[in-house]
Amino acid sequence: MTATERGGAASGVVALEYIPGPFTVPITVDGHYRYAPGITLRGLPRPPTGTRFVAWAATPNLDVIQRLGVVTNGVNEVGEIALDRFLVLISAEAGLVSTEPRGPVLLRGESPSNRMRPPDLYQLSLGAVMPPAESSGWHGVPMTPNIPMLPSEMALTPATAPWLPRTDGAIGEARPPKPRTLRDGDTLELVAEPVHRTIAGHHLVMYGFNGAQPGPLIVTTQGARVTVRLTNHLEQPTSIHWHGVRLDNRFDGVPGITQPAVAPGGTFIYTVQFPDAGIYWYHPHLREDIQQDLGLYGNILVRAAGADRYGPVNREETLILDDLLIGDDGPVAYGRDTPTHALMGRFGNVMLVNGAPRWSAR
Ligand SMILES: [Cu+2]
Repeated sequence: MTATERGGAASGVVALEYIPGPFTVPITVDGHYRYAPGITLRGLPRPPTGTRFVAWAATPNLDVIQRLGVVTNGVNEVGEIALDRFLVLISAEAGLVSTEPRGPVLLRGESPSNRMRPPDLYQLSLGAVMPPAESSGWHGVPMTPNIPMLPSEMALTPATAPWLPRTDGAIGEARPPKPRTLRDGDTLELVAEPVHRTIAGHHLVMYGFNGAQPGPLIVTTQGARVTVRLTNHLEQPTSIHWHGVRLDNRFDGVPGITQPAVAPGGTFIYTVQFPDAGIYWYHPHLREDIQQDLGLYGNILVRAAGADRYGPVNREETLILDDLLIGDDGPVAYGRDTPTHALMGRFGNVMLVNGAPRWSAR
């Protein structure tokens, strides 16, 4: 803990001990971390008559304040802290101690969890950042209700315009993906195109291959070499990367490095060989945050050349997982010129298995 000017030579350490319980991390029923603080204090001045030192825990923006108990120089076991990010304050309280500190604060500390923050947190927590212009077009990312957020942090908007796929033109309903078996020498046409989907009650324009989403499960055999002709019917350039597959570098699908991006309306012909058995996937390597997120992906199942490589099973299922970020008003927009949340995608709140919110093995 750090002393304030009033704290003078006082110092203190708060040890956050875990509270034993059946789970690895002790939490309250509403999902907050629980800590048993041990507060060791030194050099507190002798309090004026009728004044006691009291320890408090508070959220960074002081909207929740917990009274931990009366403390003195030495080791103090006080009440538990049930906050995720918090400050610990030691104040001098005269008379009856109320539910909030009234007296001067002598020592101040903060939880390690509170140190992960932008450098301008205090500007944010004080609300000094202006809310965005109404015209920015960005809607906030949906937050879990029991996690307190700083209002001015929630008002931040990315430095690029919001973007969602175009909804005009003829866009068909997405079909569920079908497996496509490729033998050595076969050719597969893959058309990247927008598709309609209804997910969690929202009508969305997403991306698929050949009208299906996810793209077809490619089933092939170790040692096969196939041709894939990609046609781009999207409104933005794309490519296909064959994730984990050992192939000629020029067919690896990384625009600007192994090939030029395939412009809207354009085509690229890949030669894909499968020297290794296993499960792989394919996806674009351009604006992955948009194109992968919207559904341009599919699995590749390469069967081993030797039939006895795996033990016998009575059924095989291929699962591909995705998460979509959908707010109250529909999908949360992407950045028009640059990714906004993470380079290759963002954390979603609607989980998809093989493109569907519900999947069962029956
Ligand atoms: Cu990849």
